[in-house]
Amino acid sequence: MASTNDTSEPWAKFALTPGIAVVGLGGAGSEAVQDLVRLGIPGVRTLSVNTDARHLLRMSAEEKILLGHRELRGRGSGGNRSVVLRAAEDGKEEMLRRLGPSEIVFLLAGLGGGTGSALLPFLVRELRATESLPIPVVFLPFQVELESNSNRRENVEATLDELEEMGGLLLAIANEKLRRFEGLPINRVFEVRNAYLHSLVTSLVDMIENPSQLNVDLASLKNHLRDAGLSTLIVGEYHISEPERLVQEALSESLLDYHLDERPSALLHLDGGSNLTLRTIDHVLRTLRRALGNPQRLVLGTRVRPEPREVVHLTAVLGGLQPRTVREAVRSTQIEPDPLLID
Ligand SMILES: Nc1nc2c(ncn2[C@@H]2O[C@H](COP(=O)(O)OP(=O)(O)O)[C@@H](O)[C@H]2O)c(=O)[nH]1
Ligand SMILES: [Mg+2]
Repeated sequence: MASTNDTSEPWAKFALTPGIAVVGLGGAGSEAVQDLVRLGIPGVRTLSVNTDARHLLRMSAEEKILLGHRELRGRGSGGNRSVVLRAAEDGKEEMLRRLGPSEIVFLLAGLGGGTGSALLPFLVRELRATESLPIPVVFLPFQVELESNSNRRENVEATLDELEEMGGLLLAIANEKLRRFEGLPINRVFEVRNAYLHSLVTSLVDMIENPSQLNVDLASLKNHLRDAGLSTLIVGEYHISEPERLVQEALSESLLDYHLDERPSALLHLDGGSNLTLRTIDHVLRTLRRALGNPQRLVLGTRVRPEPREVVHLTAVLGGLQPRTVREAVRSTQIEPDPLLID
């Protein structure tokens, strides 16, 4: 962003364009935004959209939109996607007006309910027709939720069908992968996941606002993400003397079971101190490239703090994952798979 004395130039407004918005859709999406706000995301616009007025009232996003108040009267969708779609058509102009100015719009939703599940594909489609790049982030429900509620399962499948048909970027996080934290209270478990998201959002802000020689410009960043296909997020932190371990640790803690296809990609951000040398960055890059089978597209951003630091923090969006992985992640949750359904 323009930080020096050029702000009187007629072009300076382009440097000041608001960059990133984070939007929670429905209950789970809004709770995630709530956590991001708590962790601090300065410079990022935050919004919450819901059909449930009581839930919306509790949220601390900067802007809130209640959808379908005439028909639903603020009582939520009751898991009904069609009623949410009608409400979305009604509220479309308002949503796009509020989201429109942002270059990158994170759309967060927990799949399985009515509101987030219906709004996510709707808004992805609408935003793709504008200058904004939507980054849909889906939380796939825990197995036990799917096993105990067929309506929830159908909503998940319907939303994934729609997203799959549309193609393009989809960042998926399987709640089931959070089971490794199952000794924690449930809200703490979600906080861990939301800390990953926080790392991603702040990395992108950093890449856009603090460009360095190793950084990409906003247009290439958007192009990279737009083409990333099915993606997930890895985050890791390790001692600066062991860059290979840093990558291995991060890869071993992914939030989705995935397979790599022939076109993997990575958007990588490293956050370290003044002792983060070119050699360390090089080691990290080589290790990641090897692990991903030499991805064709790799975008790197670095943040070097003025003081030395013991640890390096890595955040990466791994893209180009197997397109069926999300469906498999959901399908594999059937307790007794019917052999006739397996193709
Ligand atoms: N992280 C989180 N997940 C939730 C919360 N509430 C519901 N979920 C889960 O998210 C999925 C969708 O539910 P919800 O967001 O309430 O549906 P919606 O409001 O109709 O979009 C389900 O799997 C829920 O169990 C929450 O407060 N936090
Ligand atoms: Mg809800």
